[in-house]
Amino acid sequence: MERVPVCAIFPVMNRRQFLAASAACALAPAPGRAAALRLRAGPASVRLVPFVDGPTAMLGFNGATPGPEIRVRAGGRVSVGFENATGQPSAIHWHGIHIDNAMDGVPGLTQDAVAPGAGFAYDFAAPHPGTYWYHAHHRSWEQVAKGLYGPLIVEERDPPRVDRDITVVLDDWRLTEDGALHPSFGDRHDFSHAGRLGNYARAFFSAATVRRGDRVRLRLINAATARTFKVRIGGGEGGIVALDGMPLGQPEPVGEPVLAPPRRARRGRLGEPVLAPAQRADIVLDVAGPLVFDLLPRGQPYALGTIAAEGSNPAPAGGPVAALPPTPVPAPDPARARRLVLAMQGGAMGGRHGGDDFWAFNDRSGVGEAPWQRFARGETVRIAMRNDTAFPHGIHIHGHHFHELGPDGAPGPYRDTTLVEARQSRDVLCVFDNPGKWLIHCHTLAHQASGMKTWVEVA
Ligand SMILES: [Cu+2]
Repeated sequence: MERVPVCAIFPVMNRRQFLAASAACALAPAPGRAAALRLRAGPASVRLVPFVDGPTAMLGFNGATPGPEIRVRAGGRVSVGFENATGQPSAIHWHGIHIDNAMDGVPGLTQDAVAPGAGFAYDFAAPHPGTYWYHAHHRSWEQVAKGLYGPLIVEERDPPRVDRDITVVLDDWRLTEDGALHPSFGDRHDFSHAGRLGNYARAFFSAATVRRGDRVRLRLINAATARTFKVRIGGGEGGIVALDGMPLGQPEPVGEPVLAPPRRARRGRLGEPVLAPAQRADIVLDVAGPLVFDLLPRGQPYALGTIAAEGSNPAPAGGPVAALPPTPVPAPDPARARRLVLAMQGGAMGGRHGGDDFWAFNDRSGVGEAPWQRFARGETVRIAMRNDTAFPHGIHIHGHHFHELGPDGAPGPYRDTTLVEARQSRDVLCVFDNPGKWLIHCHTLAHQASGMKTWVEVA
């Protein structure tokens, strides 16, 4: 059964889109056969904004954004027939998957861009359970901002028991008053500052309702090209159980306290997940009422959306939220780790650097012909990710996860994207065990487009 991709459909699609996506899902193969799920990138007409008339002209997969949710059991294969109807070259990257390098979807490094009207067969194993996503990786500052992405869920072989498993995709868009995408793509001010921040944000939910007393798993994905989402979740309490797909040793409390006052006082204020572009968080939470998602900017909270509460679960799970079973991953060898510095440079109000674009790593802009580093397969590397700029950057390493290290050097969460605030530095510890050519870049996609990227080769 592991080879069967299963799709779930987001409720924002209209009927025609639903039927198109359902037809794609119907191609899921019989056990043991690797039939392809068809993903056609092209124009999409999406009811994005409730308070303007008519849909927004965007890009999507199979006519929808977010695209179809791909589900596969850990160890199973994902087989996708990609068709490019965008009118531009494109390619798909499978973010966070420890993937066969040839399938990583990076034009110029792992494949040629797929020409307009052409296709590409993606076929790879998904070794680790968790919440991942896929997105365009050519002119991504434009194609992702227009909607070319979707969830990729790798299920545990023995998943934790929950009443609902709900995907929550977060994004923002820069819109005109008519609800159209603002035409300012590629704006140089965006490129040299914080990227293309939107003026409208919302969440897409894969379920419209929950019951009071349900224990739900929420899979948050930040698909925005520039905005970091700090999210307050009201109507339930529980814990963050995974970041970027990988389980935490202990759940981190999250949500709104719903327990009786004495215990609430002891527990104190619960946390709010913070997701930089491309980051994900899995949350297991007990529902007490409608689940209300708010973006916490500096001023007033901003409503991202609500999952309604209807009815009650007659047999609530109860009890503390348990950690997910650990994912077996290679153990780092910190004592023998090679130590490197990856300095983020440039941008507005930033220092000078030797690169050609607004942004650079270590005085170099763009990927160039030669890798930044070559690693022996299995080598442990400690990288000081040093932000010498006036803006935050979420740095993503393809094909691998890495440990974020605390100030004392103790290994923290195991992530594929790490957020480094302006003028701050964070060390990460990575076992480069996946052979191939791997991009390292900022996931503020305007920064990536304007030089903040490099690559390493593992052999
Ligand atoms: Cu950046």
